[in-house]
Amino acid sequence: MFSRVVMLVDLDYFFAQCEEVKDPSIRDKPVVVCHHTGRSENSGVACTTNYIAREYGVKSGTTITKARKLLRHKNAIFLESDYTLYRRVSKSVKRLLEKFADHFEPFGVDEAYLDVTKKVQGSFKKAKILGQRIKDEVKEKEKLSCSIGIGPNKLIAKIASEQEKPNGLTVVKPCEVESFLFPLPIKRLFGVGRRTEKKLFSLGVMKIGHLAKYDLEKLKSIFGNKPGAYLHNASWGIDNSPVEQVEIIKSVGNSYTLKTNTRDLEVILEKASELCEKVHKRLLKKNFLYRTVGISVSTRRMGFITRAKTVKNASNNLELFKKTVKELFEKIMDEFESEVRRVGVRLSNLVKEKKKQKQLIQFLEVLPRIKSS
Ligand code: TTP
Ligand code: MG
Repeated sequence: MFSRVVMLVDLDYFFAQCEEVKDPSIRDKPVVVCHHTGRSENSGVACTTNYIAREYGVKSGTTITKARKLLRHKNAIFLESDYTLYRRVSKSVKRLLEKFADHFEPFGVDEAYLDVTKKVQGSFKKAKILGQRIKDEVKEKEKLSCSIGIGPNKLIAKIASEQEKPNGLTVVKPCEVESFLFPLPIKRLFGVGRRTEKKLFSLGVMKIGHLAKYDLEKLKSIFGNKPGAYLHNASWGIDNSPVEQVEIIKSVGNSYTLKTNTRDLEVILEKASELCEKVHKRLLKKNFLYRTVGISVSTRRMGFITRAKTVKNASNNLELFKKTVKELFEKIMDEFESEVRRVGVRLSNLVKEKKKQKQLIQFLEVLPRIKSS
């Protein structure tokens, strides 16, 4: 069994870099992308800035008033944010990154975790080559630079991605985790904010290495059991959380306009059955179970009508889906007399199938203990 290989890809100064791509003439000037609150010309904060502006101390969260002061006479460019552009670029880059991953987890607007263990057969050398290829393709597609961290888990990959920003590519092999982490300041650990940092400083803990050597029981008594254990594990570079897509999809569905308007149930059901098969494939691909089956019909006189039925247990069974769709169509056709122009089927109330498996694994894990007691 080889180690997991996880990558974190983070676009550099994302909003500001998008603006530089839009207008390359601003590239060698300080660029501040602003979020105006609207009260006055200068009310609001910087969403982000390019690295030239950062040299003058202007970064995300700096007020526009302060930024203007710090950048006076510096030929700085202040721009209003163009969210439509950033959304489009974010989607396009994520679509590209997803191709390279065994498991993919988008994280925020400009970051994503990629589990590439199988793709690189556990080799960190191959992962570095893959990382460079990803950087080249992102550059080619959207003209953006990004920073990539590669490590044996998400925690290390994230910290590594911040190591050589901008345009970085940092690899931390499992045998290098401790020598990489221990000299870093504790605020580099995910979850260590200003308050935790202050508390740790007061205990004489400045570097991640100090934290690793700090007594676990004492950490638990100061921060609480879970946070204490997290800090301890994180300082040793331990993180077993999987790279997984947390998708918020509420439903999957499809519809079709019939060749000619009809009330012929057989024709309608034949089309509905085809739609069920397509929708069912998408459900399986996304690893979901459905709880609710829905149908829709469009008619000239009644407009768009929907009906739905919730099944007893979450399922991914195609026959149950088709059977329920048939019942719903039979019922709806009894309710009115107009001809149908368009039919649709939909599955909603979706739950991730994995959850079920996880519960099963947890159950199996406790089973031997129950048996032996
Ligand atoms: P980040 O990745 O945190 O920052 P960044 O991409 O601008 O810079 P870096 O090179 O350090 O990665 O955030 C991504 C985008 O999210 C950023 O370009 C703008 C937006 N953002 C805000 O709107 N407000 C904020 O406070 C932060 C931190 C980011
Ligand atoms: Mg970024």
